[in-house]
Amino acid sequence: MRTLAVVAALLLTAGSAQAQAPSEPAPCAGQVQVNPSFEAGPAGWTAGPRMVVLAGPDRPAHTGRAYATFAGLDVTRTDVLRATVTIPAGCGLDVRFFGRASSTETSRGDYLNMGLAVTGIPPKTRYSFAFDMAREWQQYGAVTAPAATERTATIAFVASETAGGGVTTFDVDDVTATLQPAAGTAANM
Ligand SMILES: [Ca+2]
Repeated sequence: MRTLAVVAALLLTAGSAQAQAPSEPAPCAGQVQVNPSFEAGPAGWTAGPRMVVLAGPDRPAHTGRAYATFAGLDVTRTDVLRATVTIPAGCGLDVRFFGRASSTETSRGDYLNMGLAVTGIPPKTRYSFAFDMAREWQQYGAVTAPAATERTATIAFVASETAGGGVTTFDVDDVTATLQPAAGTAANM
């Protein structure tokens, strides 16, 4: 008797769960990176110490007051800034960011690599900036196409500098990650 009641309850639960879960596709829209402009400090990011800084009058942020900065200390070291977002099944991802640099180097030495690692795709460096990066804020982007399954995407900025031979400072602000529908489905939304 007791067993029957449990089975009945399970059946009811299963039935209602099915009723509540229509296979509605994810909207594949919206910006999903937390704190994209660094106005909340390093929240939403894995960042080394003192990487998120407040702008001075001579070096404004792209928007707001804060941005992330890399290298620029003329010592041999590495800076890493990273964030991971979830890409729902059926969605693509459009990552955009603004970057700039200032430099006393005259050839490639210090560098800032921007990479996008997506489940099922070999990690790839999308940009490798050096002393000749634009001095004023400029926008860059990296896209990954939709896939049938849910994935994670890791956005990574890795800077490496060496002591001597000049110094380069790289700045990044407004790193957005926007879900995108598969091509051809936008008209149905
Ligand atoms: Ca900002």
